Amino acid sequence: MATNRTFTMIKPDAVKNGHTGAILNDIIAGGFKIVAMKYTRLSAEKAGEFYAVHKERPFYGELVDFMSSGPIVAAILEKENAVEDFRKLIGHTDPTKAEPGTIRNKYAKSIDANAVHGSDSDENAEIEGNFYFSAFERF
Ligand code: FUP
Repeated sequence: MATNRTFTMIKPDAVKNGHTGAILNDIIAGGFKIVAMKYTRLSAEKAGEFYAVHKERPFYGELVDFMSSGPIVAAILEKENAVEDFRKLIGHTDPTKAEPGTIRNKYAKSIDANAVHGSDSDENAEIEGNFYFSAFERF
């Protein structure tokens, strides 16, 4: 059954290129409530831990390097059917395949520097939110 929460990161490329405000605006305009939010930077070790599910994939090393290359914004978002609706809002992993108007279509440059993360399941949304936030940081 769908829960009402998902987890996102505005990735180093989008933060560096000045898209943080526009992306947060799209998220809020898309009907998502911000439950928790943090401006932070992952160490390579923490990025490796976050993306451990991709350990065997050929792009893992580059993904870890990229995700630890600069600050990110992490957030827990709330909306009915949050996981699925948020993936629609951000669009395809590869920005050249992302629908016009989606966040990745507007702000991402490539499949590896693709502006935002969105959880792919309710279970992962819970795990990823817990990776960053304590109970005292959720509102
Ligand atoms: P998504 O769920 O849309 O973020 O996509 P994936 O879980 O397939 O990929 C996770 C992250 O790995 C992507 F955000 C970017 C990176 N990636 C690459 O760098 N190269 C690829 O070919 C596929 C994914």
